[in-house]
Amino acid sequence: METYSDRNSLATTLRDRRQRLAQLLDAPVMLWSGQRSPRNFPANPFPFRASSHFLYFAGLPLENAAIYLKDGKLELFMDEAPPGSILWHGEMPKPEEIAGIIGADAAFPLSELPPRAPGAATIAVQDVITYLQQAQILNRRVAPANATEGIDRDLAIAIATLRLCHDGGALSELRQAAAVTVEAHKAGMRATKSAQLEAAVRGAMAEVIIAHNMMDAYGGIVTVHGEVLHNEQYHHLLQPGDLLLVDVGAETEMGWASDVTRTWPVTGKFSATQRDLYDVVLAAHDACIDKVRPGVEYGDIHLLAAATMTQGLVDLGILRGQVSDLVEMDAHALFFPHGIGHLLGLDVHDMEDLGDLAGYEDGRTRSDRFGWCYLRLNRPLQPGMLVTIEPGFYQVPAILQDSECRANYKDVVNWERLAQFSDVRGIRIEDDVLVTEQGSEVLTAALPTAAEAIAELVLSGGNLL
Ligand SMILES: [Mn+2]
Repeated sequence: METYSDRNSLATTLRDRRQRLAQLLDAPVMLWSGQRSPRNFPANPFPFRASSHFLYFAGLPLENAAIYLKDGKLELFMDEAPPGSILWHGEMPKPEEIAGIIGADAAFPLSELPPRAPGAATIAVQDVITYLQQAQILNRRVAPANATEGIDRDLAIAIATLRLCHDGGALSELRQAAAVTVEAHKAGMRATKSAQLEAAVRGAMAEVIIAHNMMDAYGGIVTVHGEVLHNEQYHHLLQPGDLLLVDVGAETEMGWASDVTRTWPVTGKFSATQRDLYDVVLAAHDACIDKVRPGVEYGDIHLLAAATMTQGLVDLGILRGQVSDLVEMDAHALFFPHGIGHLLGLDVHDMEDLGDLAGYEDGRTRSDRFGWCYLRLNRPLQPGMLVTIEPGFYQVPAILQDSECRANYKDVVNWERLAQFSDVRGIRIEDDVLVTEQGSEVLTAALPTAAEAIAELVLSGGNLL
């Protein structure tokens, strides 16, 4: 159970967080961890993942537990394991012991929650059974997390304020997740030459993550069809000439995530056209990371990615015209339809359960413009924020074969020239970038981005292909 390297540091970190919460919010707070969902019968559940808001204040991934926060104090509510459970699950730590580890003032059984409920704010959890319990115990309507109202909304705003900028305890975990993710990607590169299927590369990466007692922070992408943005199939053959797009990140036992993408040729050798487009995406990646520092608008970094990619595509003869005009008409979005990145923390899209409350500065709303509607973060950067920078180039048939799209952009795309790049379905390069007081620190910098360095790692693997 005790996973934090230093018991005192966990209790201290958690105490600081709840004291800062108490400064932002007068109301008492009740947060639930959630519980496992059965696959087909209760004794065979899906893996448990505690609610991130619970984890932020309780530290440990406790199942079916709740916490009550008031004036900087913490009470833990969970039941002791039933007597019969020792046969199947071994001896579990007593709630009082867990309370000691997380610095709680007291531990109580769940049956003692209802008397604390009047006036408490909460955030809805994702699992339905616990969500129903929340409303029942609080004896009121609890809106879904992305539509909080009343004191729940005040709580969501306070939590977003805290979770937006990471403290030392969080950063220690986030650095561990980043380091293991880097090793997993290197293992994936080395495994590629002897792999027949995407799944074999995925397996080599999972081996590293599991061996460090971590799990995937999200459903990983390991695909030769990078044009499907969230591809979750792993059965395709790796064939000479394919690029493999790999978006995989580890999450620590305490729930802190990493999110990294690399794209490499399955043979280790880029074709000339693949290399040209790879370097366009890399130029955007490097320019955007250079720009990360406090005070910079994340939206301006997205705009810089659009302009850099557009310049590269003009230089290659794929787009025609002035870069500023092309970006103004969203021509970049034909090939780069998503945002430049997002917040990263306890969730891979951190706090996306709260809708845009965390990602968008107060008073800002999402644009519906092509190329901007998937921008998940629109705030000035502050020290302690961890963001991804992930430009990409894709040839998505649903966009490029769409007759309206082709008509709108017929004068600015050289379709014959584009056809010469048909061996590129998707390229993305993604790193995790911490905003520091002076500028930025790339937590995943140990994983190379340069085409030569990536090729070298792939070529250092097996040689069956
Ligand atoms: Mn990402």
